[in-house]
Amino acid sequence: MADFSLKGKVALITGASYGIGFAIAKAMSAAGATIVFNDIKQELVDKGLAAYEAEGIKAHGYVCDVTNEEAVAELVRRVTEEVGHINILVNNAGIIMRIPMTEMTAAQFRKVIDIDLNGPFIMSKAVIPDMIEQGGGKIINICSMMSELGRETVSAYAAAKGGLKMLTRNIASEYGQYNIQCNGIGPGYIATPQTAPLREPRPDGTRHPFDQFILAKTPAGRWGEAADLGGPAVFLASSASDFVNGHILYVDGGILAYIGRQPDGE
Ligand code: NAP
Ligand code: GCO
Repeated sequence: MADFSLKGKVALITGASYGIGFAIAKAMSAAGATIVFNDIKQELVDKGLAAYEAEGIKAHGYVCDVTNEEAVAELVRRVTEEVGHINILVNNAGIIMRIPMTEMTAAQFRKVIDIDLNGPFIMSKAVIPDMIEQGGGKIINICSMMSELGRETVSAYAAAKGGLKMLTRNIASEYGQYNIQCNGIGPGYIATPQTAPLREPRPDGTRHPFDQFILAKTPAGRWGEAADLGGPAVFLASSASDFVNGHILYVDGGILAYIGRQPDGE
């Protein structure tokens, strides 16, 4: 019988003071995991700790920028010493900049790549040696629709998330022999602060054009909620997925399967 329990496991979710990371942490906690998270500012960590406490979760929070290799090494050392060996890593922290490519500076492009792609590399490199020592582990990279599709203004983000898809497959290839499974979750369009600008109603109260666009491209006919990602994350973090490796699990309400709502009357 497949075992979805995370009892006795330590899960580190990056950038999980709120949003998708927070929802994944809640689900993993409900499955029995001890929750550890980081964010780049103490005030965010404090906000996250209060939010977890309000949910009855005794989380462990640390300030750490996932792009800073020394800080990440210290984070992993402290977590291992203060909480326990990291059994599950969720590379969730990420940013987006919506700028037409020809107007984007190289520095802006680099910043998105640094956080969304170099960050997961640095975090994964830091936890894999101890996972090998412990006889295995789980790494879950939060990819995107933009791991598969492009659109205007998100060149850096799509390049990063496309790279993250292949980093996921390469970690799976290189470390599967040590009983480490590395998979991705590709959320569709999820209602979080990151997508708030795409959903804000117009001054006249009508829906944002992008909001309408996504509803027409999603068979489910709705934006995803961060909670929709909890179950898939628990599955990929549990022994129920021990023979799943290098897979990107799209949790998108069917966007990738759908050409989009056809014109009325056709
Ligand atoms: P969010 O609401 O913007 O939260 C992202 C979190 O990551 C924030 O807590 C942020 O902290 C943190 N963070 C940013 N840079 C960091 C760094 N260098 N080190 C550590 N933490 C950092 O985003 P979200 O919507 O929850 O998305 C979470 C992940 O899912 C991202 O990787 C995103 O690309 C991906 N995703 C989102 C959607 C969606 O529709 N929302 C869909 C597909 C994939 P600050 O508050 O300080 O920035
Ligand atoms: C955008 C959105 C998307 C989502 C997500 C979709 O501007 O198109 O922010 O990129 O965040 O990545 O899977």
